[in-house]
Amino acid sequence: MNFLTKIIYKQKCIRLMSASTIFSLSSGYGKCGVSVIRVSGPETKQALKAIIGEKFQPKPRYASLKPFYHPQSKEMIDKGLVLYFPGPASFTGEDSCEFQVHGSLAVISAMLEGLGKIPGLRPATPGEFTKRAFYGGKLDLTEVEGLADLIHAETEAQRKQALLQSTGSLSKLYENWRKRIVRCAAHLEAYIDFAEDENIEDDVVVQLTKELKRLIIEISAHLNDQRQGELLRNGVRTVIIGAPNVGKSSFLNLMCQRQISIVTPIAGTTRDIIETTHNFSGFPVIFSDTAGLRNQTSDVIELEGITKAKACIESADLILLLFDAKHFMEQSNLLASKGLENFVQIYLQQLDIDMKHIRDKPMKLIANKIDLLTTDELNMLENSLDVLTISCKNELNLKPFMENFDKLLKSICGGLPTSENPRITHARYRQQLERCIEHINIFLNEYTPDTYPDIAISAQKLRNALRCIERITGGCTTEDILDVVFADFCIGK
Ligand SMILES: Nc1nc2c(ncn2[C@@H]2O[C@H](COP(=O)(O)OP(=O)(O)OP(=O)(O)O)[C@@H](O)[C@H]2O)c(=O)[nH]1
Ligand SMILES: [Mg+2]
Repeated sequence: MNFLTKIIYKQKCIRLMSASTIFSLSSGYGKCGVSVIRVSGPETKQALKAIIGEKFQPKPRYASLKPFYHPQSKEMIDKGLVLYFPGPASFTGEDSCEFQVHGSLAVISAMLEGLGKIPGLRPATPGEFTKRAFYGGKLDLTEVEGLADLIHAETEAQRKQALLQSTGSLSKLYENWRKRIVRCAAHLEAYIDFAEDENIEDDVVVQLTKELKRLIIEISAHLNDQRQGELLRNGVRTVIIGAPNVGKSSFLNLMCQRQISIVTPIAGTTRDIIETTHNFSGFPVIFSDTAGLRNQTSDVIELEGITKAKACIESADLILLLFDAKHFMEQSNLLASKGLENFVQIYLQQLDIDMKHIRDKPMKLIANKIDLLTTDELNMLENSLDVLTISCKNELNLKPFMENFDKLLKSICGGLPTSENPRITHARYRQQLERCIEHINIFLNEYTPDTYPDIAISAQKLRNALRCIERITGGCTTEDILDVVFADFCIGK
């Protein structure tokens, strides 16, 4: 079996259908609502006949209003719509059906209990419908993960990104790359097998190395995304730091419109990290309020808070550096003598923050307590620093502040997702794509027109590159990865 045949064979054998028939409540219940109970597997038609009657001949994809009976007691449970989806044109790829019932606990329990009495049927485990759709070749792993994200999406931009992914935006891109690597590998195999017969043109290898270089450029461009997709999916971890008493906790409370952090005039009030999530125009933010940073304290609790704050900076995606505007003005002459453009550096030194913890992270300077400034002072401050100004106490400048903050988040998350430019949403995809490039590079470095290595061994590098893409899409994935992916689903999905 040559390499190409093996690949096609592998694609087929991973998509095995399961033997049992599963059922579950698929949409939530509520006293007034309608609930959907879904069945999938080879015994689906049996289940329909057992619940509706032996004579029932379901018309595919048509809704019929029918009475539903308990399969053993024959007592009528409810009356509702039933839909039949013969495989493979169904969500799972198997025969499946849906019963729409009244959403009370009693109706749902009776239906589920009745379905459980039908031979060959068993309750579904969490994510099992989607797992079957994956094994049935209906969804690849990126679409499965997109669906899980869609179920968990909390903001509008997260919903858009998850919807695009669940409908195949990343899948199409990765499948295109997979096919192109397969083609290169197949051409290389052909060259190994037939080059001596002179049926194969000499420039085959030149062409395939050109194609592999193009692939590296495309994959590298996809990787060079400042983690925008992951930030949108996971939320932008935003740490609020600054000297004690500058108003960090007041700022957090104002942003979230709730009294989450304790605010007092005592410097050193916050000690533990206070974390909360918030939705800014569809972009998710995970705020961390931290202990005020200073090096002249001997209070062990405060020192522990400062250590925690510094650790929080390291894991943050965005740093909000708060300072007291009034205090700044009082020091302005001294600061001006050191060069106002160096203010951030001077302030970070005062806070005893090592620049290496900040590295290339995006950071925004925020001047709080502008209610204590005169108009001239405020103008001077805004003209001399690249700063957002606010008064958390009087909510001065709140509207322009929010507009600017929304813009900042949008740019960090790369704006709203589009189908033309799907983004990496999981660290796993990134790792595998980086490895894919590494394998292709090893192949290209070994394979120059002057140095002809053993082609069969070099071909292995292309197979490794291919496996990386397949580990993302699920064409070549171990059960432990699948367990992690499907663990995110609820029962009925
Ligand atoms: N005038 C004025 N006072 C403010 C403003 N924001 C906060 N404050 C006051 O400043 C004091 C400290 O506020 P916090 O929010 O606790 O400050 P913090 O930075 O969290 O302080 P630590 O947790 O101790 O580091 C409180 O008395 C607040 O009411 C503001 O915009 N204007
Ligand atoms: Mg505080």
